[in-house]
Amino acid sequence: MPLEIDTEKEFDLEDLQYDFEDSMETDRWDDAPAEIKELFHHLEWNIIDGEHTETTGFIEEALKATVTARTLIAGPMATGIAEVGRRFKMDEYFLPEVMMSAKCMHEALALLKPLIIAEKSEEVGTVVVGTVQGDLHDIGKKIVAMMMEAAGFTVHDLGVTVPPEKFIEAIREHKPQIVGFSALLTTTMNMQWETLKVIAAEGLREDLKVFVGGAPISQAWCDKIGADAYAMDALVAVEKAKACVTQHHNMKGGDPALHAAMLEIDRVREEAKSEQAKTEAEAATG
Ligand code: B1M
Repeated sequence: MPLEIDTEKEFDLEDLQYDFEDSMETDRWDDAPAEIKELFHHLEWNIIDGEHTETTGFIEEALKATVTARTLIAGPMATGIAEVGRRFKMDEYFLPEVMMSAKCMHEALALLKPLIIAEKSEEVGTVVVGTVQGDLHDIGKKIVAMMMEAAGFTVHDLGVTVPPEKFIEAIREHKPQIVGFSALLTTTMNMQWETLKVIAAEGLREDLKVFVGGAPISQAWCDKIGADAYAMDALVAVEKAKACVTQHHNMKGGDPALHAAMLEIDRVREEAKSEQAKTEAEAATG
């Protein structure tokens, strides 16, 4: 039986601003057995410290203790790289440190990818994804691609800094139902729009559901550029992608009803989340 650990709980980056000992005092992963909680904090700090030679050791130890690949990605790997982002923003870290942390993430993902993909269920559709031109960030996009593959999609990942022509070529070759653009920089998010415009000019828009994601991307941006779906994380991306190829496969890309259906998924999720928070709060107060 895999070990169930809550990775959904909001976490405060302030908890990670000091050192390993302080972060162990916080309530992150309090539902895990003590040795797993400690291991999670080691992995989190391994990513913050960028000690990539030790990353696979922590991952292997966690897997041996039946922690799932998904829990590691959504748990200590996510919190660790989030703190790296904060340090970078605050000029506490510079590019070399961020690159070392990214190396930890890549090594961990390389180890976890086969486990996630092994979950692959029945074939549901084809997706083309890529990080838009000018943007080198690909950790999040790799996670999205992996989760989509596990959910039954054949995923063609075009890599990073993908020019619009390369997307067009891949769309013509693989005939996906979904094309996804990742962008992590405010200076490259506009390339999602540019790429979408080229897709429309090539007459391919209606046959495709267009997904957008990445840290600076929002539902408002998705609406502005006329994409079909915004996904804040890999799980939402999978849920919306599945809905596109099952419930909404007859709808054309760019259809306002499709857009509304994607928003409905977010609404239902939010409602479920706040219901759960309410139940937990009630349980806590007895
Ligand atoms: Co860069 N970087 N970086 N960086 N980097 C950010 C994005 C930044 C926010 C850091 C900061 O200031 N706090 C900042 C952007 C600021 C801005 O634009 N407003 C920044 C900057 C400035 C830069 C450079 C310009 C720095 C410089 O050179 N001076 C430079 C740009 C290079 C370039 O791209 N041309 C640069 C370089 C790098 C590294 C190469 C060192 C490295 C990337 C390594 C790699 O990816 N191979 C790097 C990293 C690691 C980061 C941070 C720290 C972490 C990004 C990450 O991997 N997050 C990042 C800080 C941050 O994001 N807070 C930062 C973890 C990942 C799991 O999350 O990518 O958001 P994320 O993906 C999520 C969702 O967004 C969503 O699902 C994912 C999984 O849940 N999602 C999708 C993502 N794509 C999706 C696609 C979808 C659907 C959902 O559909 C298709």
